[in-house]
Amino acid sequence: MTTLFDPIQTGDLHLANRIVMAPLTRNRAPGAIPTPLMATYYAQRASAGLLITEATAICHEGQGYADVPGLYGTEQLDGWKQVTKAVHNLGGKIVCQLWHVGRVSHVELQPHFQKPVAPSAITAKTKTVLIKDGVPTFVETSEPRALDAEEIPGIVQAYRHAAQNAISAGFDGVEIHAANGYLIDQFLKTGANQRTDDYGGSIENRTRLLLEVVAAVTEAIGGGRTGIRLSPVTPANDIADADPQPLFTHVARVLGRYGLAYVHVIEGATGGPRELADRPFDYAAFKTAYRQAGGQGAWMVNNGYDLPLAEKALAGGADLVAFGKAYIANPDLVARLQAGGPFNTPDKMTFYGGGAQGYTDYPPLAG
Ligand code: 8OZ
Repeated sequence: MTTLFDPIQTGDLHLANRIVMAPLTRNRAPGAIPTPLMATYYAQRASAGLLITEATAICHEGQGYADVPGLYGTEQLDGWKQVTKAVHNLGGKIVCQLWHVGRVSHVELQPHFQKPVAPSAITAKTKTVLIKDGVPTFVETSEPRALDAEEIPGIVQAYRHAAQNAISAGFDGVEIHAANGYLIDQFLKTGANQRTDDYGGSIENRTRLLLEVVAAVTEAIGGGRTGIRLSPVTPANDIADADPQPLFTHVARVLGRYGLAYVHVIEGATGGPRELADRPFDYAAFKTAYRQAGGQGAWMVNNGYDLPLAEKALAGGADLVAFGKAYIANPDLVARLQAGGPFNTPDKMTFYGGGAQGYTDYPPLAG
């Protein structure tokens, strides 16, 4: 029987085990530039089969939180090169998560204090983080403006360019962030998309941006180096769809064509309950639709996994399991899972922003 500690080849990625470090926003990149401390942090976690970076802005407009990194400027790329080098020196694998926040932003984080962009001019009832005098402060997101259809090719191009930048910076691939109520998810779901053009209305139309992005990124760097993250029913960032099952059946069918390295699925509410009474969803049917459409890469599951639940998922046909909060506090999570624990407890106060404390100072197992 396959265990979490068995290697896997998926697409162009050869992974030493099935344990994945989930993308984790840590807000420690002032000026959107990755730091040497970030290289230390990722290198400490290099024994994971795969590291997925924290969400990384593909362009300035795609930025929604203080001190998150970017992947569009030279200094940002130079910062990331230090990270990928440190991880590769230890035999690890790392992909960069490509992020456009859409409406989940604030004018203070946007070029020239412009309104954030979105499928429709509907404000997300959620908060973002600004850092004022070094102190993280939660603020309501700003009212967005609806993108003109003519602007969308520029956004797709920004994804393509960021994917090429990721490869230049030494990443093993990219993960397209299409989850958690950010731009692509905003287009997918009726709660944020009220467009009447080719990008709104029908399921096919709402899926159009996702497909254009996947087509551009896979054309640029290859499907075997591309993964995608989806969250069919998460309420994160005030997102909702009137009928998610047929939407994601369609998403699965179209994604099946691109030879992706993996599909990464957040089950339930991101960082919260795995089952939502008011948002039922059949993940097995979603996966079956993907396989029936020819999708062959790894199926990665995420949300609240511990060792027994992860083993159950593998036995049920998942290929990779992503661990989030556990990875914040346990740089050597692979060894700890192998030993059956113990596990350090993550400190919520140091999740977002700050320095080494609660970031690179969690101890590995003794011995
Ligand atoms: C926590 C805080 C800020 C951003 C996500 C990128 O939910 C995030 C995020 C998480 O995908």
